[in-house]
Amino acid sequence: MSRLIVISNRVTVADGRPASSGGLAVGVLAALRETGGIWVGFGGETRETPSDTAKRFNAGRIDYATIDFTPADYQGYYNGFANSVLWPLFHYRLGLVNFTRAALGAYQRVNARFADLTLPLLKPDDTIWVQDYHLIPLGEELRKRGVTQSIGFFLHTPFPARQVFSSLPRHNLIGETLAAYDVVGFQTQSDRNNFVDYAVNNLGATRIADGRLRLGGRIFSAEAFPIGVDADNIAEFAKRSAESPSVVRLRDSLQGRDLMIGVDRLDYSKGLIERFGAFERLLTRFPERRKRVTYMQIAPPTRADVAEYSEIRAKLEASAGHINGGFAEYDWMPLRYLNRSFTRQTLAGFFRYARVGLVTPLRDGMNLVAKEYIAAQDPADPGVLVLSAFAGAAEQLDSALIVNPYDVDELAEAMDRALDMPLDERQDRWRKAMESVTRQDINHWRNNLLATLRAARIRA
Ligand code: ADQ
Repeated sequence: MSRLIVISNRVTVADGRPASSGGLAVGVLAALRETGGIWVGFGGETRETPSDTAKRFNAGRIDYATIDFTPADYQGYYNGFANSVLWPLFHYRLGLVNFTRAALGAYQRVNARFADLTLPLLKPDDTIWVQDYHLIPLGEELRKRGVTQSIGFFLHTPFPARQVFSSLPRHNLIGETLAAYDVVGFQTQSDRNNFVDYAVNNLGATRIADGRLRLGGRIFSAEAFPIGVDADNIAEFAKRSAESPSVVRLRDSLQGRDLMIGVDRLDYSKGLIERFGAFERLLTRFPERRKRVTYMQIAPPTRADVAEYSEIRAKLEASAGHINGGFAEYDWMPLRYLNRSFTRQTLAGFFRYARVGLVTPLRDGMNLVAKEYIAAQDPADPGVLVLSAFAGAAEQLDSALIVNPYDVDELAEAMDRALDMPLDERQDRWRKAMESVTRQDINHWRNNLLATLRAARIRA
């Protein structure tokens, strides 16, 4: 099997520490462990005079190559273009897009430098797999440098409707570069359809007989590969940690009250403001819930250098204070709000104990927490997943309680219904969801994607 070269914005070093909060790491580490290869990414430190070569090291049986950049380029690329333009754009938040030509320039320079420093690492029969919105032009930059190996791309975020994507100034400079890949992977069929619609109607791509696209003399395929979780492992962790000290402490602290749980990176796409509002509505509209339910929201901060992230953090702190100030009793705190990370084992134990899992993003590529919550449940007494219709996961987990997260009343009603759901209905809904989570797990995702990529290479 050919060696795999994974390239992503950051590498996650597999050194046994608590898992990173990002969704990308889990699948990539598993793929590299299986085939061997190198994970290439930013090393975490910027330098006024960056090094001419990637820094190589090995950890947890994985080979890494890290690249550094000037502070100005990295700022423009990461905080500027990737997280202040592409992220809000892909999550349908046009009002938050802060486009500057300078940031676009930094994004292009950083992608070119990724290509320059990756080039010497490559062998002729490598398979290259580029990850996510930070590195869209990288395939094109590698091709310009003569790379003929097969290159795949996977977008972890949604791909928006073409009217939204094409509102990006100079969108074709970004959009056209996707044709340099052999396979472009999306989370859902509707993301894939949005992209094809854009490629055909805005870029002039044509569909060829076998379903692939032709654009600017290149032929490539665009397909959906819904990402999954390591379902068997999560189920095992959850079962084992049911009696772990942290889960026992959590259980004791609740004194028999029902637990609703949310676990999200602190990001405006995750719908946390609306979710806090819905919890307040639950306590207002259904006063019998007071003192009988606790909502625990775990939300580790990310991207603190982008203004919108400090703003949402401040809003959530105010909202949490407002809810607890208004409803708490001397022996009951309705909302527990924690800005920190936990190990995967502990989270799995918390998920299993929670009666309700709240996954209500305003828009999300997939949302792995939804699948982790399902995988962690006790088959004899499963909890209920309340899931946003705008998470990619809703295409597969349609037996969850599906909600529109913008409707605070609908969300409050779903919480109320979930808390009272009879056992047979809970089991029925959970079984259907678990079947999908197990069948389309993380191994299925990467095997499918890599097999498609290798097949494209043979065809080429
Ligand atoms: P994210 O936006 O980061 O991922 P998500 O899919 O939910 O969102 O993945 C987050 C991961 O981090 C989960 O595995 C979760 O358990 C973990 N995590 C979150 N908070 C944590 C905490 N406090 N402690 C420990 N672990 C924590 C992006 C896209 C998603 C897409 C994934 C994968 O935005 O739409 O599903 O990539 O493609």
